[in-house]
Amino acid sequence: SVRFDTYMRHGEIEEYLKELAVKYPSLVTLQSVGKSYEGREMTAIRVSLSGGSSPRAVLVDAGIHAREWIAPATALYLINRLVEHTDQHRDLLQGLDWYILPVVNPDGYEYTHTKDRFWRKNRGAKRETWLKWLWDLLCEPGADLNRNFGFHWMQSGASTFPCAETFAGKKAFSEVESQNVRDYILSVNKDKRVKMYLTLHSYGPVRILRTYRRRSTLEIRKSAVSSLNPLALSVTFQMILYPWGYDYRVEAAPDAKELADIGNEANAAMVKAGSVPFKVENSADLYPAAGGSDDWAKGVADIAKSYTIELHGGGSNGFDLPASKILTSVQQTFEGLKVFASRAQQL
Ligand code: 0X9
Ligand code: ZN
Repeated sequence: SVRFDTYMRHGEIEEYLKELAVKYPSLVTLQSVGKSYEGREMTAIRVSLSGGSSPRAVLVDAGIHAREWIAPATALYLINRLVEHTDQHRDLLQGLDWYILPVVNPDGYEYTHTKDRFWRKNRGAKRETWLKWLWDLLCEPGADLNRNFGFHWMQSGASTFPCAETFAGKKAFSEVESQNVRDYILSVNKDKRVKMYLTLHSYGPVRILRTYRRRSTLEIRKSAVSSLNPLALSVTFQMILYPWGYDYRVEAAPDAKELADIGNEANAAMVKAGSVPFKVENSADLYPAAGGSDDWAKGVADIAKSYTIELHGGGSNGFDLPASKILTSVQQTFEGLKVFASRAQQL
């Protein structure tokens, strides 16, 4: 069964999903997304009143970054509400199918439980060169899966250095977990029903100085150098980010206004539920970083609305929100997810 007073291990999460499939066979279908580098199952759950034939769908994933534990917990709360409290939330399932993958990076997630609480990457990125032994001395292997997606890969905000936190992998989709997520998203969206992709992270990196500024195409042509704007001083933790994130020297997405509008409405609902505010922002305005799943979902998989949600931070360094705070956090976030869903129903 599910719990929100502690962070569940990957095996417990898998068990819970299986339990739901047995208890609610007409509502729930489990889908195998594939196996992780270390051989763990990546299981997604489809929640649908229509056996998967609703005109629209929302795809949610979480835990691409190992240490961001509140993200899988939030996905689990969403699953719990949709499946075990269907009567209270039937409107969320009206004409809308849900596809939820609670742990994108199970190897990293388990590693943060057993070895290193603040590990971010996956546990793959195998080293094959004759220098393997040297790399193994230098650092643990792993790639940042949120730099490994094949859309403007390595254009900005990512590293080719295998020891970096934002190591993008050897090439786009070099990692099995990002391959699996890519193939899963493409297969779910075969018939173009997926209107929205939500990828759950935590917590918004602290930004003390705003170094990047979005500029018009004309300005971009004039100069390729970003301008420093020391006046824009801000510190923010919770965020709703929308594409593009791969570079700041590009025009905003054509539907940027609508993307922001939906984000703001979700934020308002979460604030109403008692949450600290989420800053709604174009992703690259936070910092440009290419290879994210959000950009790829919009730019390649053709999912109109794509968001990275940076959930509540806390604890000693932001990623280790105490377990006692899980329930409040997921309840508040759920109010925002409801808004995303109802907007998806209108797309
Ligand atoms: O840097 C990231 O991958 C995300 N922030 S986090 O602190 N959770 O690591 C933000 C990703 C935003 N999306 C893109 N830059 N594409
Ligand atoms: Zn993250």
